Amino acid sequence: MDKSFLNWPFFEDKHRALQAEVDAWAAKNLPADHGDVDASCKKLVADLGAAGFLKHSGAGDGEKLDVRGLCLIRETLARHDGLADFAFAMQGLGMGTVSLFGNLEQRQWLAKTRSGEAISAFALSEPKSGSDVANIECSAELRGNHYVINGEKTWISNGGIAVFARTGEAPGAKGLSAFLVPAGTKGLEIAERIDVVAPHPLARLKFNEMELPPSAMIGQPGQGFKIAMSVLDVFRSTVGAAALGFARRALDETLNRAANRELFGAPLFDLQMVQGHIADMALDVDAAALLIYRAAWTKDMGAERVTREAAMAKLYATERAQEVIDKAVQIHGGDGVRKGSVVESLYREIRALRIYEGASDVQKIVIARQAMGEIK
Ligand code: COS
Repeated sequence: MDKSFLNWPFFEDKHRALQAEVDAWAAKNLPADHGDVDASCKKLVADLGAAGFLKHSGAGDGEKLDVRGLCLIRETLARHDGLADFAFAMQGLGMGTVSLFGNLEQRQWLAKTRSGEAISAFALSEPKSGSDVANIECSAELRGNHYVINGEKTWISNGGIAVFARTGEAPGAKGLSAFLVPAGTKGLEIAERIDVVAPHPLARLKFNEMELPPSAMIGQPGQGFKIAMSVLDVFRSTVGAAALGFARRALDETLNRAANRELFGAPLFDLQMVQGHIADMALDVDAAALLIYRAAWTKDMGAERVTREAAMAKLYATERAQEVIDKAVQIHGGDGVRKGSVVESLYREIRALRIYEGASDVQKIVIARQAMGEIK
């Protein structure tokens, strides 16, 4: 794989070393067995923890999240195995709320997710509110000295969770709060398991009179919407990075195919039409990488908000990766759609990334509003 991007000024030596370490580990240990995704994910989390990579998924005491490190790990794991990327990514997103806004007591959980001892999740979406976060219905009512949570969350990856619920300080976006919920909490029910094109642990959850102490609240009452958006601002670039990993793998597979497959008495690569596709793919990969590492670097340099940069990185990288992979499938011919082939699995893996953590359509709304804000 072309690693010249690692010489870009966005990176420091520690990033180059991290990428090399993760790549070497992934080449030896991945892909994982995807037969039983629950068991595979548990093993992947334990293995990634034992290898020391999960400590990058959240900020330890006195540390700041290193978004460039997060992106490099995601793109490298995704290039080797989408499920390994998923297992790593959820430790980060699930604990992002605690990493960025948690108090000392809540941060004790972070030690467990950074070692692989606990698995985390992020419960924001609901049956009636996916893109429209301000419309959350799940309620948290203060009764005596407890919050009582009632409602549903859906499309939730993993189990022990940060839940966003309506505490009602004000209508809409200003009446939401975030809570830290250990998986064993009474009243938390897994109502349905959801199967998707690239399977991973996914469920609809129900909260029935679930009691939480006020100390479970992350941040201040009524701050939940802004907390969720700030967490997404950080992690959206990493979704782009995973898409980039998939696209890089598709490009590598295509180069290999074009060099080794003969057609009309010459390697496939000799066809100008194939060269045209490869040029488009290589250009998309580099342009996506520039947007992703621009966003990650900007955050790491201390920017309070990277809303525009992260939205651009996620939108461009995921949409273009879909195109890159589609071209790879085409150039692989029948092998491109053979179940179990690398490009066939990339074709399934990429699709959800254009939807989760803010669909492409939402990223366009975000980018347009940011652009308008700049000229107002
Ligand atoms: N960081 C910090 N604050 C933010 C923010 C961000 N990225 N984005 C918005 N806010 C603030 C706004 O500044 C505003 O605060 P004030 O009223 O004090 O000015 C408040 O939050 C409400 O913002 P806005 O009016 O833009 O909210 P909308 O309800 O119009 O929604 C979208 C905005 C659609 C962009 C938002 O709901 C979104 O990102 N949806 C996608 C959700 C998603 O990613 N779901 C996937 C779940 S995880 S798999």
